[in-house]
Amino acid sequence: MLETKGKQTTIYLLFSLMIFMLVTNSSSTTESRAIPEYVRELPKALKGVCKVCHVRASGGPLNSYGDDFESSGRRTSALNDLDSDADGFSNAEELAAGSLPGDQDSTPTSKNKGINLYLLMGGASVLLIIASVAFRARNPPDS
Ligand SMILES: [Ca+2]
Repeated sequence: MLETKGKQTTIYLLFSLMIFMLVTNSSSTTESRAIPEYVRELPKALKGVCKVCHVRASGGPLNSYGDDFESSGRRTSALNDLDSDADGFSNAEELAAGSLPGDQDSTPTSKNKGINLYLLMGGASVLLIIASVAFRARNPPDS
């Protein structure tokens, strides 16, 4: 029975590590798909957040800010004074606050800000790994 417990912990640890590696790989893939010149101009909190320019967290069609970005010839400086999602805040205000300039439900004063889902999942995976190591340390398998 204790041997089974040790195997379960090992499998759990390997599964957690696999999730972490998948999430880490997904994050770098996401950033590499975005337009590099534009990603460099984004505040750190919004790097890798597809919903800055797209309607879904996984990308997909452009939102109003993404459309304005394309229309402006991909010049972010031309977008700062615009309010692409018509929520009462300029795009510059939104980016500075970490909210989404193409999502009307995300404003500098709302709780619905741009969250890097991949970083969140990566953080959760790391916590899972630490928890499983701690669990194993407290319940060592009998040899
Ligand atoms: Ca917004």
